[in-house]
Amino acid sequence: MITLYHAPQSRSSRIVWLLEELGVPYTIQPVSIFRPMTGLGHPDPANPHPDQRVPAIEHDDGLITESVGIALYLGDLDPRAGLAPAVGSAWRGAYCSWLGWYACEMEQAMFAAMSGALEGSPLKQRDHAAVVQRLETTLAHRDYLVGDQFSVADLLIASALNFGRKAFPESALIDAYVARCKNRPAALRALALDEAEGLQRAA
Ligand SMILES: N[C@@H](CCC(=O)N[C@@H](CS)C(=O)NCC(=O)O)C(=O)O
Repeated sequence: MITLYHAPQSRSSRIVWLLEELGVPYTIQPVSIFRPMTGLGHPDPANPHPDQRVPAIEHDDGLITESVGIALYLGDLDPRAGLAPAVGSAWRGAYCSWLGWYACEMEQAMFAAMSGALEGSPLKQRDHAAVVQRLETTLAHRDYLVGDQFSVADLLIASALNFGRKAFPESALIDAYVARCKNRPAALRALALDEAEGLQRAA
């Protein structure tokens, strides 16, 4: 059994989506977190994450943290789900590249734009433009980032784009890509679960 330590409307929401895609049994353990944007919330002693953040999962007595670490772990868990190209397959290298690119390039560019840190920084502007260009050039000739099917790389990147869409310029290609991913049945189920959980905790 997998346990997800989850705070609604946070980076752990997409792990609910991933677990729904995977179709394995799991339980959600709600935890509170400090929310820097509002100043609300507090670290939760019930959260096993070493930094008291989310997401974190427990599986087979192991603790896995970091969105990309969890995505890589769960994407490989059941090959029948078809969420990750297998080790040794033609698309595995591209898949690993996108996961790394998401964590090291896209998140940086997105938060730089959202925080205003792009202004006055030609280097950050260059990196931000490179992120936009990489997305545009890829999505101009394929529906998904890796091969011709949805993967965990799409789940991470589309969910981040959905959250931080204003950090990037208008683009019909990006909008269509985000819509394609977030309207998947598993994504819609996860959204409903996340909203229900959020309402419960607000009550
Ligand atoms: N690099 C981590 C970041 C995790 C993270 O910052 N999560 C936020 C929620 S979106 C959190 O738990 N914040 C609590 C805090 O900053 O104390 C990941 O991707 O898993």
